[in-house]
Amino acid sequence: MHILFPYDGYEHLGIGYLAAVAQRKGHTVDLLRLPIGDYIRGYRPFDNRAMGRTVAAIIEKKPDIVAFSLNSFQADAFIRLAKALRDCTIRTIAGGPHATAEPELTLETGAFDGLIAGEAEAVFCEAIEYIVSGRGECPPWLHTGMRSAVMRAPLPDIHTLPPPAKELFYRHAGFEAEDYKVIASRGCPYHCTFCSHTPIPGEPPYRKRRPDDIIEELKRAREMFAPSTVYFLDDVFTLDREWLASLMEAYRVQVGIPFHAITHPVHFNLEIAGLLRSAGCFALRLGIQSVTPAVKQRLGREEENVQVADAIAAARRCGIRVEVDHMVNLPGESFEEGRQGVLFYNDHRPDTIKVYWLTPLPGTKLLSQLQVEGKISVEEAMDIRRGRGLGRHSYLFDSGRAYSDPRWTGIHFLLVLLPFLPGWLVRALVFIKADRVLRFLPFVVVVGFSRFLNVIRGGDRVGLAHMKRMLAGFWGRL
Ligand code: B12
Repeated sequence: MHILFPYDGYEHLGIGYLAAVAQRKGHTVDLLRLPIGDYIRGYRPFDNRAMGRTVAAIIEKKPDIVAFSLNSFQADAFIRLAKALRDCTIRTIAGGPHATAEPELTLETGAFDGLIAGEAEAVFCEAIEYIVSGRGECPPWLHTGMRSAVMRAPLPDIHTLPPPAKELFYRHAGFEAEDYKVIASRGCPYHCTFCSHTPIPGEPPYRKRRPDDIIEELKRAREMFAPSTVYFLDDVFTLDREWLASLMEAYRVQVGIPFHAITHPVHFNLEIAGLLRSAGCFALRLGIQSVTPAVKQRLGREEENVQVADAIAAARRCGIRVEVDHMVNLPGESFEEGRQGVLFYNDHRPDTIKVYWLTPLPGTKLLSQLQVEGKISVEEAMDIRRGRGLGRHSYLFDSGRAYSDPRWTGIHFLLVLLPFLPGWLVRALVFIKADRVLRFLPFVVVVGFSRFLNVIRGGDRVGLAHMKRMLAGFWGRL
């Protein structure tokens, strides 16, 4: 069978794993990059010409089935394309975070022959064989236009999965191979109200791969692709200390490629920083989101600010670059509290502050809360749940958001510029509430400039990849 995955230009481990299990079963897999923008610039809907060209390009590839991995930002564009394909009698299947959060609403669009909620490696081949042949009995985990599934997909055994099919992505964008993305564990035990990847009742909240298997994957990667860095995309890479210690020791001896990772401040201290550093960690991304205690509590964030401060200090002491993820526009947070947040970071000095505007995602507690509190209307919430409300969101442009107060823009600017400014200047800017004026500066210039500085200062591999991806897209259009 020939399977086609349309995608938005970002290497995607979920697609990579599904492609690998399909290839192992003898199916062929192809990718098609869609002209729909990206989350840096915002997604744009297909116009008629682009839609016609894309459908024609897909028909030419003669897929037996087109498989869509939906996140809530590009879901609208993908659903419209899937509908157009189904009108041409091409079979379609959906999965991914958006489809998992809203299976019924996604199927109601009439765009898909089938949908799987949750991790799909164990059942993907059976699902596409059932959809394409139309024979046999519909499996209990497969949502179809006729009925909802009675259960989520059974979890795959992560110890027996083949490595993700990287070549598919590298063929389209060679630079992705410079930073090898790997996932060493799946799941996160925390219940942050804004996150759509919280534990599911009845499923283990956190599963880790065997260190030997991870090392094997990375040794193979080194031989095949010679990456200059490795990126661990686990939700909380440092959650299990014993496991981490044995992985890091093996990594240091057998892999030795500089790496970066993502973790939670509660699971980070000087000892863990030392472990990571001795194995070659050069940067760490910490999810902080807010430093206002009442707001953190509402978001389901358990850590104290002193733990955040200690985590930043521990990384810096060991020479690991610290990037923090911080959110603005949080319900219940005042601008004065936002400014206090700027002062907190000014005292502890992470190397980069990545600022995100709170975005209520489908399936999250936060979306229901905002709706109950009347902060977003029932219609807006439904649009988000249908995958229509978030597409225009952009990291780089002030493009309008589902739920936002533009006055946070000034605080956003202070946060992204902070690492490049002396402490006294930041204190003075906060003292005079400069955010009230700064917010009128051009968004793209301030945010783009700060990100660019991070890239040239070194260490921001993700920012570097964004730049290359954008240049490649621009080049392709010339
Ligand atoms: C790594 C990561 C990124 C990376 C790479 C993104 C990518 N395209 O893979 C970067 C940094 C670029 C990124 C960016 C963004 N991300 Co992100 N990211 C993650 C993260 C931490 C891990 C993803 C991963 O690799 N998982 C491991 C693989 C194996 O799982 P998977 O991708 O979910 O795939 C499995 C299933 O979903 C299913 N499946 C997936 N596709 C399909 C397709 C079919 C047909 C089927 C049947 C099944 C199926 O089977 C797969 C195998 O088990 C997740 C959180 C998480 N732990 O999942 C967030 C997450 C996916 N990101 C999220 C978001 C919101 C974003 C951004 C919009 C951030 C922003 N606000 O700017 C952008 C969107 C960019 C984009 N183009 O996707 C949300 C998505 C929520 C939603 N409802 O859409 C998540 C779930 C985080 C969250 N806390 O809520 N992200």
